[in-house]
Amino acid sequence: MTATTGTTASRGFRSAELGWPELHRIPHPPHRLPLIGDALGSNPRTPVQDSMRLGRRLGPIFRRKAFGKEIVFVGGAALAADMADESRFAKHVGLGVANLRPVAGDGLFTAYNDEPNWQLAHDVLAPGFSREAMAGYHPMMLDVTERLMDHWDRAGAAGRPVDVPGDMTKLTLETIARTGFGHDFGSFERDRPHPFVSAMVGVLAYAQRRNVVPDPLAPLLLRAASRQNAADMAFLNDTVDAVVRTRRSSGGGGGAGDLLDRMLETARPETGERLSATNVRRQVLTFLIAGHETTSGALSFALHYLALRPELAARARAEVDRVWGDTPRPGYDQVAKLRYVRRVLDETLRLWPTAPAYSREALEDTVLGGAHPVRRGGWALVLTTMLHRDPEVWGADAETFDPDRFDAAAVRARPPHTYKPFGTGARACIGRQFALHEATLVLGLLLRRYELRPDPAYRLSVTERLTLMPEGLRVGLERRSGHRPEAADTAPGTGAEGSVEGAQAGASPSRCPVTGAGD
Ligand code: MNH
Repeated sequence: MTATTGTTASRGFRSAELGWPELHRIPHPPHRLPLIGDALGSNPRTPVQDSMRLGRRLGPIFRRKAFGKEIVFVGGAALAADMADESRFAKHVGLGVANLRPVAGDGLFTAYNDEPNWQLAHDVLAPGFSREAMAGYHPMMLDVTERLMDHWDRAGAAGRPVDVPGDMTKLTLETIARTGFGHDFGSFERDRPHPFVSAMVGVLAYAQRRNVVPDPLAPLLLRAASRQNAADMAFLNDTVDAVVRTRRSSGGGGGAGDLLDRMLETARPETGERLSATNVRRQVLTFLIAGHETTSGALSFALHYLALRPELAARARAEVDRVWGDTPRPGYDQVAKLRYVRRVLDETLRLWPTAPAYSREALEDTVLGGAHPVRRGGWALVLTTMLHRDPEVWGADAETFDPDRFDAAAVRARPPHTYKPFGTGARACIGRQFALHEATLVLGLLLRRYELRPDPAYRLSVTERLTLMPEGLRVGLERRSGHRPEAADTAPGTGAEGSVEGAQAGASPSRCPVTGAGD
């Protein structure tokens, strides 16, 4: 796959005015004040939910200004679809993503389009998400989920509700650490989150806060926070360096076994180039964070909706029973067959895309949606949460959780580029198949084993740290009585390669797992 974004010369305009010559035609909130702009009445801890509120009032495109920085937001489906045109727009490294540059540098997620390490790392790492690679990770994903279920069995037997986001974070962190890096954080042996997770949450929250504090005031207002941030960054880097050191001293995995082997040993096919030691550090950190935080949120929100809507949980559970039976360890190919479970996840990521926004910049002077001129380098933030609620596409009941929106006929009937939880184009998520395989497997296993009992007092509260997470979500568990996983073993097998039907099968090795995956 070739990126079409290599020519991006601009790093974006600081002021939206320069990028948007007819900015006055884009609405902004009333009562704009000098200096603080539209910041009054907004909560710096919930910028996405604040912007959603504004978007509902102001329409498909709007702007917000705080302390001289003006940002254009796009939440309408037609405009977002236009911004998905890769010949005119590309990823913009701005706001929260740009604020992560000090820690993630030119790692895959934070690299500028024209940085050579982006294409190099993409070429080296994309095969790590092929169907073959995924099938290799599958048994480790099962092992980690079994660890979680040991823990949940005990909680269930004791009548203790479980801390859903906390436990999903343990699960997804262990999964990416073991499959990608052969590392064990021992999360399930700890009562408190692993310090890696605390440091990561600190760094993400700090990157978010930097968006709302004006640059000149940052040293003053964020002095303590920036000291803590430096300590968090140092802790993350030390953790990563230890993981790499262990692998190097063990002489490597002997070939492209996992992501770390690929980072350390694999040369780019045509040129023989390898990732530098500094870049490996950036990539390991990028994948340890990007590889677990958003999947954890997706699983947590899904469990929230399943606990709240027993009729949907029952339908998903019936599918798992039908497709998997009592097979204790369903095979790789058995996962994509859980069509309804997958729809539950798709619908979860519609309402709460856990990476809730992405930025796009113009590659040339152009007109967005035939109405808004943008200069080359001008950019806007696409609010995925609003795109996924546009009534023009999703109907008047867009706020309702309904997995049937993702049955095949309904998907086909929708216009393209209306569902973007994994971003768009050449810079879309490289871990999409990984996340969906993991999350479908885990939801299948959990639904088969437990009935979920919602906490009647719980009201969904979404916390933001660049990513979204349901705060304080607890769910009660009951082991299902009729279900005896020990009973049958119909040897799942991994042989029937060609038998997985439809678009949910993993990407074929010849196809780029990122762009070949479609919408
Ligand atoms: Mn992920 C890019 C969402 C899981 C690794 N990811 C993106 C983008 C979105 C996204 C959106 C594009 C951001 C942008 O345009 O600025 N990712 C998700 C979601 C999940 C997810 C919602 C889970 C659910 N991501 C994963 C997993 C991994 C991963 C799992 C790794 C194992 N993501 C990445 C990397 C990138 C990325 C790396 C940057 C890719 C690139 O720019 O080439």
